[in-house]
Amino acid sequence: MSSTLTPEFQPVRLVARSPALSTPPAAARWSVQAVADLFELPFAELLYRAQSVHREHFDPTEVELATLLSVKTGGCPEDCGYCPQSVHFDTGLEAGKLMGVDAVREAAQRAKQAGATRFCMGAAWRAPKDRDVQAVAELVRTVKAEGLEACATLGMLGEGHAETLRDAGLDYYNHNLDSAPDFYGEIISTRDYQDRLDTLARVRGAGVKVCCGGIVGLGESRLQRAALVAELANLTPAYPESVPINHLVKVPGTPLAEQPDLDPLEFVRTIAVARITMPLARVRLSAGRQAMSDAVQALCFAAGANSIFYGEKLLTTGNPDVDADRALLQRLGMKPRHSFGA
Ligand code: SAM
Ligand code: DTB
Ligand code: SF4
Repeated sequence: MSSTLTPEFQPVRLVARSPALSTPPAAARWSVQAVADLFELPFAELLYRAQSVHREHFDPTEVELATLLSVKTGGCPEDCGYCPQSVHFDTGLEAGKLMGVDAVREAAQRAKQAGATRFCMGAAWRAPKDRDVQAVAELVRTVKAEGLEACATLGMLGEGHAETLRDAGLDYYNHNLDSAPDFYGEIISTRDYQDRLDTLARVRGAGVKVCCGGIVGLGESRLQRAALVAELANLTPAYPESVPINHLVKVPGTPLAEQPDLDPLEFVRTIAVARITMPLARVRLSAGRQAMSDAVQALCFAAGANSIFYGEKLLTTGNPDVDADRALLQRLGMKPRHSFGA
């Protein structure tokens, strides 16, 4: 097999998680072309490679269950073309205020009881104010007190915000690059790529784990999907610990509501390429599962996905119900992750 295809496939056997260890050496960083070459592999070859990398670092039968909660819904001033929560599009969504501690505690308890180990809180802000961050820090403490991992996605962070969230016990901050640098402007006009990178640097700087991925099916080309994955894999000082790969959920009223369907196998390829280029990351089969067949989801797991959103709702759109997911995992002989780590 040509080594130009997978600069990172051979060299490192990593035993511990640390940014220093998971940072690929400068010479081995992924070019867009090397990632695009992975996308071009015969499907069976790509899956074999992704499975091999996955098995080096993870139990392939284990999946993380993460529950999402929209703690502040709608009314967002950004114009992300895929998002039902933007004020720029009429999606019929009712905007709400930040949820209180008691309601979040109850949701976290329900998620834990259903078997989730990670609880992700999303807020439709462009950038939270200082007092918003203080309030979310309280929610983070509440979630941690229930014995769950805590993740938050609140938009762009300012000075000191990541530290406040870290001190409250936040495990991960989710902030996606979403698409390739040269496609981003076609989807969002109210911020640029560098804004996203700046927030990611603040998160890293505070020592909070980075959850960063993107959306596919927005109308980007395969090369642009490769460019997104290369950006993620080359993030410095290390690729993200957690990489959500979302499939566009087409929401009526958004500019992307009528976007033609992506070939499901192309989605599986994206998961496989993310797994190969970011061997130690938790690759998250994220939004879009409700419209996905069980067979495609099974292929995603075989390609190295090892985390899903679990619970009937994502932020504002649907997700498979808990019973259906339990049945699917059982049919596949997969088990939920119970302990923290990895
Ligand atoms: N406002 C914050 C932000 O944009 O970072 C946090 C919440 S935002 C809803 C979190 C992520 O959800 C986005 O980065 C995007 O990847 C994903 N998302 C939003 N709408 C989506 C859709 N219709 N389909 C798939 N993913 C979506
Ligand atoms: C991520 O990458 N996907 C999640 C989570 N991070 C916050 C959000 C998906 C949102 C899908 C559309 C909705 O339900 O509003
Ligand atoms: Fe706002 Fe986030 Fe939706 Fe963009 S993706 S409109 S920033 S809530």
